[in-house]
Amino acid sequence: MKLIENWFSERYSDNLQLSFRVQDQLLSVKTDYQRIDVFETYDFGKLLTIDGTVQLTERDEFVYHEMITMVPYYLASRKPQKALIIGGGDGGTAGQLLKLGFQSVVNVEIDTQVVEVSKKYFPDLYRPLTDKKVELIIDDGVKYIRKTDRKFDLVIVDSTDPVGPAEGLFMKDFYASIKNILTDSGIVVTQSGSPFYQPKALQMAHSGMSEVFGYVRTYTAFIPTYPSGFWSFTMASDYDCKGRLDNINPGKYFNSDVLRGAFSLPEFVKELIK
Ligand code: AG3
Repeated sequence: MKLIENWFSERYSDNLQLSFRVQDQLLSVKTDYQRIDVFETYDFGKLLTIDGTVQLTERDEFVYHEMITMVPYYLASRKPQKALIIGGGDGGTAGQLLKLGFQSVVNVEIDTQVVEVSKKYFPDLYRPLTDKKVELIIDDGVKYIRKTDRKFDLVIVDSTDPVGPAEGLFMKDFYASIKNILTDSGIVVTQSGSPFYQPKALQMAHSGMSEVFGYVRTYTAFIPTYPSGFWSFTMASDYDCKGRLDNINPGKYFNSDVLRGAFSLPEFVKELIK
């Protein structure tokens, strides 16, 4: 990643980008799958990028990691016990699941370098991956799901955007294979991009899940360092999630108001997924 006068920019289109002025570039490595960069920013702490796209910053990662875990956790009619994370090699998602009390978390990350980078530059996010309740497997998530005979109450797809290595993670066939490893009341959730700048990502996730599951719901959150700051997640199940809404422990972003409000979608988002 070449820096222009110490600014890192994520390009959204030929005409638009988000730029961070950075104190330092701490790492730039090309792995078998992707390019990983780490920067020390001024305003957001350390920043991790993959193929030039923001994955997380120290300052706002809590929004993404709380929302991809706590929303399905509290909406599940029966308390989920066993979780599978596809991607998420930084450890942020696993960390939130441990906070929620999960006793068994399997984390399948394709790129061992993501884990190594997190260990070195984001030790607080990485640490949960060393917990004995977490089993870290370096493998292709698509292949893992096809061959495992284990069942999960919650499957979280914590992936990059649907271009390149992660494209298959937004496809109907992938959701169909996830359905095979879910328990009866099991839920799958994926990050589904910026409705404003990446409507295709949301549409792929939503329509792919709709072909396979009885219930599909999209929700949103405010993530300042992702494209447009307005981000979507989409979850699905074959069991109508009524929620266990009486005993909610707030996070730093998540609380019961956010849980309810997250499913209130703007009209243009409803249009995209109808
Ligand atoms: N994975 C989702 C990042 C998507 C960001 N897209 C973008 N900046 N264009 C985050 C991984 C954190 N565990």
